[in-house]
Formats: sequence, C-alpha cells, structure tokens
Amino acid sequence: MPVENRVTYCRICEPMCGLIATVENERLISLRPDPDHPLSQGRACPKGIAFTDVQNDPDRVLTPLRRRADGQFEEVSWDTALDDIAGRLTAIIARHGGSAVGQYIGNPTAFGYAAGLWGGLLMARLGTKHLYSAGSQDINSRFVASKLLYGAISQLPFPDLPRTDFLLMLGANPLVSRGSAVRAPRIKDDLSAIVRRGGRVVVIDPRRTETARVYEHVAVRPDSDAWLLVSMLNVIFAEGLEDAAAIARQSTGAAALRALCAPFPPEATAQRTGLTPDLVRTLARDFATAPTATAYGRTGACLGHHGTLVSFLLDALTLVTGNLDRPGGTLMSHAVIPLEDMGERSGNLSYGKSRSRIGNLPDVNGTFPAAVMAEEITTPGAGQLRALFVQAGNPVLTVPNSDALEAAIQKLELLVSLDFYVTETNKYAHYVLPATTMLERDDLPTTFAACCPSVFVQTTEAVLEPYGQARAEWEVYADIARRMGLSLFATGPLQRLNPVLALLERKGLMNVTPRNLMSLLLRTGPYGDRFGLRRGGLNLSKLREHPHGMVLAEHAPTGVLEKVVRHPGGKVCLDPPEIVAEIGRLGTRVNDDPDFPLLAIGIREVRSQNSWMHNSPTLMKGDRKHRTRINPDDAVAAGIVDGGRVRITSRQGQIETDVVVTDEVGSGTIAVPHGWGHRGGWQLANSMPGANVNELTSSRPEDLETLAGMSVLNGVAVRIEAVTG
Ligand SMILES: Nc1nc2c(c(=O)[nH]1)N[C@H]1C(S)=C(S)[C@@H](COP(=O)(O)OP(=O)(O)OC[C@H]3O[C@@H](n4cnc5c(=O)[nH]c(N)nc54)[C@H](O)[C@@H]3O)O[C@H]1N2
Ligand SMILES: Nc1nc2c(c(=O)[nH]1)N[C@H]1C(S)=C(S)[C@@H](COP(=O)(O)OP(=O)(O)OC[C@H]3O[C@@H](n4cnc5c(=O)[nH]c(N)nc54)[C@H](O)[C@@H]3O)O[C@H]1N2
Ligand code: SF4
Ligand SMILES: [Mo]
Repeated sequence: MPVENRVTYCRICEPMCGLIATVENERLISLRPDPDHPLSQGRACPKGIAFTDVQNDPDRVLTPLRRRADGQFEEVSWDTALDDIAGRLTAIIARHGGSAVGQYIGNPTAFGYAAGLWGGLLMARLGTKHLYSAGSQDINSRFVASKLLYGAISQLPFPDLPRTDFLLMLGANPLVSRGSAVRAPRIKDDLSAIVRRGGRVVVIDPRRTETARVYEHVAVRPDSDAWLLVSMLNVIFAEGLEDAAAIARQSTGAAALRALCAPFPPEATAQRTGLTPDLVRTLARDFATAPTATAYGRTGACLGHHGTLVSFLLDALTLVTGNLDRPGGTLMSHAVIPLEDMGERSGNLSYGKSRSRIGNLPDVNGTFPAAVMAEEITTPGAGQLRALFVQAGNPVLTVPNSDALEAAIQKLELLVSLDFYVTETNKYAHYVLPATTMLERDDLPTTFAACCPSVFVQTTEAVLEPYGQARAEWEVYADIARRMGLSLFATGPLQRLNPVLALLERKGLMNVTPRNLMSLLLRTGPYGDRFGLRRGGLNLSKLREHPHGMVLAEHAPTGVLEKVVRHPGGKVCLDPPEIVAEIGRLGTRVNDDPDFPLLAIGIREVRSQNSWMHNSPTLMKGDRKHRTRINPDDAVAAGIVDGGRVRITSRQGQIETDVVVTDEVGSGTIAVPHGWGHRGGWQLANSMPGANVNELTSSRPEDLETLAGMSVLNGVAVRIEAVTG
C-alpha cells in the first residue's frame, strides 16, 4: 500500500492544531503540522508531533487485560472481559443498588465527543451519583463562577485576543500550555500582535514564566489573586473609573459589589499580594482606561483556596469596565454544536443540585470533587462506591492525597479502566480495556471549541484503523449496557431527546450512535442546515468537504449577553450570596503556619502532558528530570544547592525531587511539576520516575475550595530540607 497523507487534527490539548498523518500499510509513520489549517497554519507543538510515539508505543495496551490473583495481567478476549464486567456490575447493583457504581473521567475525554456522552448515558442508566472528573483539579471553579454570574454553568468567557488592547492574564502560561479555555493555536503570535499594535499583555503569576518573560510580569504571591482583584475593583469604583452605562445595561448587584470591595484598598492587601499599592492602583487605572481590555485566568486562577471567587472577579472586572461581550473584551463562548446548550436547557448541567455523601460538597455539572473519591470507597454505608470506571484518567497521579486514593482503589470490588497504558492507577484494575487513540476515531470538537475568537469548525475521520484490538470507548459502554439488558436511552442526560431517540431506536428507524446524535445537533444548531430549511447551513457531508476545517465567521459574536445569561431578567449577577460570603472570608483567612513557611505552586512543561506523555522517547530526550524550582534565598537558608535534592513536606505528605535554584520564583515560593512519580507499565517513564506532587496535596473536604469543592493545588503550604548523602 502506498504512503498516504491524511488530514486530521490533534486532540491532546485545547488548540486542536491541524495535523497531517503519514500512513503506510495502516501504520502511522509520522505526524506533522497541517499548513492548510485555517487556525494553526502549520503550527503544532512537540507533543502533537510526538504522538507518533504514543500511537506506536511498544508499551501500549492493545488487548483487554485481566488482573490475576498474583497482580500480573493476562490477555483475554473482549467477550470474556465484557461478559465478566457486565456480570459483576449486575451482581453489585443487585446487592447494593446503582449508587455503588461510579466513574472518573480524565482530561483527554474532553477532546472527543463520543466517550463522554456514552459513558454518561451508561452511568445515568445505572443510577449512579458517583461521577468524578479531572475538572475538580482543573476548571470546576470557573464553571461555578459562570453559574453564579450568568446562571449558565457551561459558559466559558474568553479573551478576544485578535482585537484587545489590554490582556490581563492571571495564572496562565500559554507559551507552554498553548492556551486553555481559549482556543488559539497560534497564541504566541496573538499575544505578540497585541503588543505590536500598541497594546499590553500583563502576566500575573508568582513565577517568571516563559510567558511572563516576554511580556509585563507582575509577581504576585501564590493564592493571593482574590485580594489583588478586590483591590483593583476598589480602585476602579473609588476613582469613578467604572462604566456606569455598561453596568446598568448588563448587570445587577454592582452597588453591593462596590460595597464588598470597599474594605480592600491596595494598602490593605499589599502584605497579602506582595504588590505595592502604587502598582495595583496603576494596573487598575490602566485596565479601566484602555480602549478595550480583557481579564483572563486559567489554572493559576482556578486552583487556589478561592478559585471560584477569582474566576468570578476576573469577569466582574471586565464587566464593570465595560469590556464584557464587546469586541476587544471578553467574549461569550458560542458552540457550533450546541451540546452544552442542550445540557443547560434540560437542567442536567447542575450546580449544588445534589451533595456528596462524604464532605457534603455540591455537585458541579453532576460531578463531585475527585478528592473525596478515596473516602467514598473506604467509608461503609449506603451509597458506598464499590465499582469504578476510569476513563482516560490517571487519578493516582493527578488527584490530591494520592496515597489514600492508591490504597482505596485496591479495595474496589470492580475497577475497570479504558486507556492506552498500564498506569499508576489502572495497574490495580480488574480490567484494562484498550481504547482507540485520537487517530483511530472520528471527531467533532465540542466543549473548549466554543472558546474561539473566530467561529471555526472541523471534523475528522479516523485516519488509522484501530491497532490490535483497541475499541472506541462508546462502543464498550454500549456493549456493556447490551450485555446487562439495558437501553441507554431510557433515562439520563439526553432526557429531552430520549423519547424520540428511544422510539426511533425501538422501531429500528435509527441506530442511535454518538455520531448520529452529533449530526442531529450540528444540523439543528446555530449554523446547521435545519435539514434543508436553511440554505448554506452545515451538515456532516458539508464539513467533510472541508477537511482542514471551516472558518464560519472571522470574529465570535458579540452583543449576545442577554441570550447567554439564564438569570431571570437576562442580567449578570454581581452579588450572589455565595460570593458575598466568600469575599467576607477574605478578611479573616490566615494561612501562615510557621511549620510550613513556603507555598508550593505547579509548573507545566512543554514536553509533558499531565501524567501521560513521559513514555515518548522524543519527549524524554536530553536531560529530562522531575525538578523543583527554588529561589536562591530559600535554597541557601535550607542548605540546598542547584542540582541537589530537596525533601518537601506538607501537612499531607513528603516527597523528594531534584532541584533547580532560580530566581524565577520569588522567595517563599517553590514550583513543582505534577504528573510524575511513575511506576506503571510504561518502561521509559518508569526509568525517570520523579515524584508525585499530589502526595503533598490534601483531600480533606474542609481543605477544598468552598464553593466548587476544587482541590487546592496551588499555594500549598510546605517546608523544604536538603537531602544529604
Ligand atoms: N505542555 C503542556 N501543555 C499543557 C498541559 C501540560 O501538562 N503540558 N496541560 C494542559 C491542561 S490539562 C491544562 S488545564 C492547561 C492549563 O493551562 P495554563 O493554566 O495556561 O497552564 P499552566 O502552565 O499550569 O499555567 C498556570 C500558571 O499559573 C501560575 N500560578 C500558580 N499559582 C498561582 C497563583 O496563585 N496565582 C497566579 N496568578 N498564578 C499562579 C503558574 O505559575 C503557571 O504559570 O494546559 C494544557 N496544556
Ligand atoms: N498538583 C497538581 N495536580 C494536577 C494539576 C496541577 O496543575 N497540579 N493539573 C490538573 C489538571 S488541569 C488536569 S486536566 C488533571 C489531569 O488528570 P487526569 O486526566 O486524571 O490525568 P492525565 O495525566 O491527563 O491522564 C490521562 C490518561 O488518559 C489516557 N489517555 C490519553 N488519551 C486517551 C484517549 O483518547 N482515550 C482513553 N481512554 N485514554 C486516553 C492516558 O494514557 C492517561 O492514562 O490533572 C490535574 N492534577
Ligand atoms: S498544542 Fe496541543 S493540540 Fe496543538 S499540537 Fe500541541 S498537543 Fe496538539
Ligand atoms: Mo487540565
């Protein structure tokens, strides 16, 4: 068979850059950036290119694996595995009810449409409440902020990078992460362009990151952003810099917000933030008086003790200065395939509709904080978690207090993982089921695709046949349901469509697949062809005629706020009681514990993707090691040298890593990458294991962020010692 080049796009992270796959005899030879992709225009990152190593990895799981009594895995057929899984589930549910079953959904799930949908359907059908995801270590605080502000939990406002004059970027490092909750595959160019046209990019980050180095850096203390933002609002209100017309038009509660910020002039928060009052005043004035401005935050905004409040205040700052929902400001997310919209309308995207058995924490989008998963497994009583599906996740490395989770999952009656690898998590699974890679499945972008400064859509076919016996996750869920004698459409997140779908399926008129469902949503969505009623509208065949994707509009729509906001009256709420209470807590919180005088934050590295790309020879080339960054002052005080070893201790646990002594972190801050501590079935990763930073982070419900139950992964109080000998 000749060598063929096939057009597709990357689904490792949010830019979803265009890729060209070179395939020979149904084997992947290489990946390269797609020069004809309208957004990425020939750009991709090392991870995307190195996905070839994952696709062809000799350590990849290509047959269903069953764990034997001695802990070793043996290969079994799909029929054997699925029959046994279905049988065990049926037995567990007969004894304990559907609430004994649960699912943890990892990050890669967000980059395909099918696995999340069908897994969700099966879980709903089984009647579980035990849904967990990487979101409680990532973005749930942002979602809750949107619920409070807009009444729409799925709303992800994002910066209008191509048109803004002032980007205030808080807790994001897009030169490494390539942008999150904003889809901009050439984000480096976008940021440079802001400066080139006379605008400013101000990076608020405790670390002088790759991004901070290129633009203006404000070195805030970890976990103090809430104080910084209330002070900026304080200045704006005190100096009359607010946009009264925009406030009146778009919001309610501004007077209350103003009163809440009154006790926090920059002088009152300087000690907390480490920033001089002058700097904060100037920053507030500059932001408010810029022709257009947008305040954007990502994981550094979401993962502290006040993640929901920080996300809330970023949008409040934008609104109060007249920059919300207008060109050059912050734009409202807008889906081409309105999956989230359906969830909002059916009420399935909930917040606080139910509470966790452990910790009494609110659900966010129907999921509970993954931090409590371990105790949900180990705590007896009604609703105890006994059977867990882990889909595209490695929670033993990515969820706080990982020691407890690692111990707990070994007590499960059934642990099933859908993955490509034997990981630190699923090495304890009863079954590891081989999933298809992004190149082995068709796709349509959802979720984060809605955060794009232009309106863009692309679909891809599978560019490779599944290797070995790899199977799409959704088919696995459908097959388990079938073996259990269940219809997936009798109940669940697609309720509103259910009666129709269920009927169509029963009558044999429609084989309900994720693809069919997405096609339906595309065609009935804002750009759809409405089955012929709208001329020039989209359907899947039309999308397939444009393999590199289609730009549907140069700019995302503005002036849509009223339509987006789901509060009665269509106005943004600036004083929800949850936020009032949370700002109240700022006055009293103290986090200074002399035993743990330093604050640890995270780092993302260009050649890592959370925990799962450390088995790629291409990415692990050179001197790759797990290293903690420590300021020279702190290093000297602890007797630690560059290249030496450090022991880091928190109230939760202790790890040791190699050290880089650098003033890119301020004194009092250390930075430790996550996603290391390897001892799974990935040989190369195991050979450079590093340590698992989540042994230091807490899963105690009282230590989680109050409003969203977010794990606190930045601003973790620690102490350091030199490791000698
Ligand atoms: N190469 C690479 N790219 C990735 C990933 C990866 O692992 N590697 N992961 C992907 C994923 S899952 C995500 S969610 C995105 C995340 O995308 P980003 O959030 O842009 O990525 P980070 O590099 O984690 O940036 C967070 C920044 O917040 C800073 N920070 C930490 N604590 C605080 C604080 O208290 N206040 C402030 N203001 N800043 C703080 C950190 O120093 C860091 O620079 O990246 C995605 N892209
Ligand atoms: N301390 C600390 N902890 C963190 C963070 C932090 O900044 N600091 N960041 C958090 C963030 S933002 C995130 S998103 C989470 C990530 O947390 P997780 O999602 O739990 O972990 P990942 O490392 O992304 O693991 C993804 C797993 O899915 C597999 N996989 C990859 N693609 C596919 C696929 O297409 N199908 C299937 N079935 N499997 C696939 C990989 O082999 C891997 O085992 O980590 C969080 N944890
Ligand atoms: S930036 Fe993300 S989407 Fe783009 S090539 Fe890299 S890993 Fe893939
Ligand atoms: Mo993430």
